[in-house]
Amino acid sequence: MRAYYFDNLPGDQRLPHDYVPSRPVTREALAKMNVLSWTIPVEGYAAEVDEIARARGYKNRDTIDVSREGMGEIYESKIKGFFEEHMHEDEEIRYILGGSGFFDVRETPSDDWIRVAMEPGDLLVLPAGIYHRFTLDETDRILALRLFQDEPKWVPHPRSEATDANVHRLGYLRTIG
Ligand code: KMT
Ligand code: NI
Repeated sequence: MRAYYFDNLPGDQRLPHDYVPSRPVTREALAKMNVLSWTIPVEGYAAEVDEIARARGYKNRDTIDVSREGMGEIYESKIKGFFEEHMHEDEEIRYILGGSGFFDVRETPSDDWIRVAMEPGDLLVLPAGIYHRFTLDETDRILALRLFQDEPKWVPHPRSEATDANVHRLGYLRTIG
């Protein structure tokens, strides 16, 4: 996993959008935003991922193959939806089993995007209420394990005045001080 400030230049969302020179963001800086990350080798990942899921009260999971082959006719609309800035009312975990892609998370209060480049073995915890988006990179495929605390919902709430006042959003802002 590598994280850095997104350069905000126009162009294909699948390109790295890394500043030159790069402006890296450490795991510790992400953790201060309540974005937690681990790297757990895919070979034999189950025990370690199970332990994180248990410790954080996750009861359900599924795998998602984000690719044209994996999604069929809903691919275009899904890809578009994933890249629209949104929040969820639940904490969510992604663990990458194959392929690669970018999660962009909003820093507060700067409102800058931080791009998290995810590869196999990377695990990311996105807190409830954080604004984020996702895109594939130029490899056009990611295979991810998605972990749910309760029943799978994954309702994306696009950023708006309503989400700015959402209790989960306000709760997130309180936890990061
Ligand atoms: C999200 O929350 O935007 C997603 O889960 C994107 C797809 S998971 C690789
Ligand atoms: Ni999301």
